[in-house]
Parts: sequence; structure tokens; C-alpha cells
Amino acid sequence: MYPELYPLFKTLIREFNLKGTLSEIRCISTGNINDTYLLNTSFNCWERTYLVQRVNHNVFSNPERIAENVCNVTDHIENKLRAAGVTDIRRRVLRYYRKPDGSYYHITEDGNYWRVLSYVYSSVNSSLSDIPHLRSAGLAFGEFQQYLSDFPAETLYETIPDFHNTKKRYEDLRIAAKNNVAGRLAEVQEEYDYLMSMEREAFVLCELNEQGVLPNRVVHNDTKCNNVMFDVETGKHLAVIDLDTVMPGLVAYDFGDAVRFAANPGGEDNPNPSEVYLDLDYYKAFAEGFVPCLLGNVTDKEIETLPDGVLAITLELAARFLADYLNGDVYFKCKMPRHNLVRTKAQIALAKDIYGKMPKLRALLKDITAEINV
Ligand code: GN1
Ligand code: MG
Repeated sequence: MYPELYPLFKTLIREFNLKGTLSEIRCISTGNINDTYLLNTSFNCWERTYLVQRVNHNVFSNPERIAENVCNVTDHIENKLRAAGVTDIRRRVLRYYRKPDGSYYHITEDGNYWRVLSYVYSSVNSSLSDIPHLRSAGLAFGEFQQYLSDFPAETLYETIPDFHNTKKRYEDLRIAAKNNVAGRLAEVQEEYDYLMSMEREAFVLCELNEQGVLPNRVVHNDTKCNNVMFDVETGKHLAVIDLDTVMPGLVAYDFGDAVRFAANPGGEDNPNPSEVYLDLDYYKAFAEGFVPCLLGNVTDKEIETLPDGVLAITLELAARFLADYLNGDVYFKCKMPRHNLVRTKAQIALAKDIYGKMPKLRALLKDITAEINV
């Protein structure tokens, strides 16, 4: 497949000194921002697989700096894994390939940035549908947080400034509504009004952060469960991937983003909002994996406010999808008509359900922390 990409991928094989000759290219179409492909090569009688990505240069203005971030972070994690006696390091941490001149990208004449990453063999990444996988995903992101708890945050380049600054995201939505460039405001007035009515809930963590109550930590910032690879046989978590947005941020947003994605059986792209809800068993399973990893690394207040992150990030994402819809779909890839509006409605349905379940979310979290502290 993709014969038009053959010349480029052959160049990548040569420039990055990859093993073998090109045998197959397959597209992985799950991301909303970058384009990701699997590249298979034949080498003697072996097949090798690499991940190839075209970085969305509109979204990420400095791909080289991102690669430096990622490599510093993955080196740090690798050292931790070695110290812990982990043997299958190659399956537990992602690696970027470098060209002999030290650079991480092939830049095409049309200005596109292409990079090559290691592939985690015998693994799957999926939208999760069972409790053990949810717990495993929680553990994967919890360990990720734990490994980076002593990473020097000040050395990280801010790949997307204000990425999870919900106040700023709401401001962007206001501006998009005011400009109304795609002429869609009248159609989405109800969704817009709902989001504005939830401003207090959406801003609660930003405000605690501004007041110095909640500190910034080095976090993943894009904790969708399909960013964890699992062993096909055992279901055990392997590497955490998609590290473009690793930056200082709030732990509650990592927790919240994972839950809003993984604990919604209806899915992020569901055109039927009545099928979207927060599954409390999934929430509990993810928290059981995640929370124990935080103990000793974060404050009690950070743990106590984890459920607020679930609501805040769901509102934030609804605001981002709606702003993009109003701006004429310029940021997220759209794969169906009015995709950003579909996404907005699904996140709003989810936010409404989460809001009603907040007391339960807090109670379940308390049970989990009490159990750990016994
Ligand atoms: C984007 O492309 P993907 O799926 O890794 C977005 C996230 C959103 C997510 C929603 C850099 O991530 O912030 O939560 O879509 N990434 C960026 O599905 O904006
Ligand atoms: Mg991502």
C-alpha cells in the first residue's frame, strides 16, 4: 500500500541507516494530529518493523526541540528501568532513531518533518474494554509519573505553550465565537452556553495552581489509553508512547484525561451522545493502577483533587473541539462530516454525566487511598 510513499520511505531507510529493504507500508490512523505509519523491511530472512511519523508542523512548531525533550525523558526512564532490573527495556520505552549527523528528522522539500521510532514488538494498543487492561493502563501512566518525579522540569522545552491551561482554552473559545469565521455560532449556541455555565468547575485546578496549592510536575499530557502498549499475550503494560507533549503540568490532568477517554465506553467520536457516559468500574480500575504510584511523590491535595481533573479536562476538550468547529476545522483531523461538533457533543454529554457522579468519584478515590494506607 501507499506506493506514493515508497521513494520517501526508501530515503528514510537510507538516511536513518535502518536494517533491510522496504517490504510494506501500513497506515495507523488513530491520531488526531500526526500521521503514523508502520514500515516493514526485510533483512536476510527476518522482517523488521519501524514506526514512521509525519509531525504536524502546524501544531508543533519546533520538532527538533521536541525530539530533544523526548530523548532526555526516555533516557531518564531507561535508567530507572535498568536500576529496577527490568530486562525487556526495548519494549518498555520508546526510542527515536538518529541520522549519522545527529538529527532526528528528514525534512522534505515541501517542509514536512518525518521521524523514525522504534516499534514495540508483539504488542497492541487499543481502546480498552476490560477491567484488567484499565488497571494496567493506570499502572503504566502512574509509573511514568513516578519515573519522572525527579526529572529536571526546567530543562524541558514547552512544546505547546498553555497546553492544559483551561482558562486559556476557554478564552480561545470565546475568541472563536466572537470571530465566528465559519459562520457556525448560531448552530452551537446551546453547547457554547453550557460550557460557559461550567466555567467554575473547569477552572478550579488552574486556580489552585495559580495560588501555589497544586504544583506543576513533569507529566505526559496526552494520556489516552491507546498511548500505552500492552503485551499481546499477557496484557501487561509495556511502553508509554506519544511523548510529544511531555511538559510540566498538573497530575490531575493526566489522571483526568485518561479517565475521560478510557472510562467512556461510548467513545470520543460517538455521534449518539446518549451512549456516552462515565463507567465507574472503569474509573475505579484505572485509579487502582494509577494512585498507588503517586504516593510519596505528590501531596495529599494533589490526590484529593484527581476527580476534579476528570471534569476539568472533559470540559477543556469540549471547549477545544468547539473552538475548532467555530474556526472551520483547522486543528484536529476530521474524519466525518461535522466531526468536531460530534466530538463536542460527546464530551459535553460525558461532562454532564461526570458532574452528576462527582460525589461517587470522590468516594471511590477515598476508598482506594484508604486501602493503600492500611
Ligand atoms: C490529540 O492526536 P492525538 O490523539 O494523540 C490532541 C490531544 C487530545 C486528543 C483528543 C497535540 O491527540 O490533546 O486530547 O487529540 N493532541 C494535541 O483525542 O493537541
Ligand atoms: Mg498525542
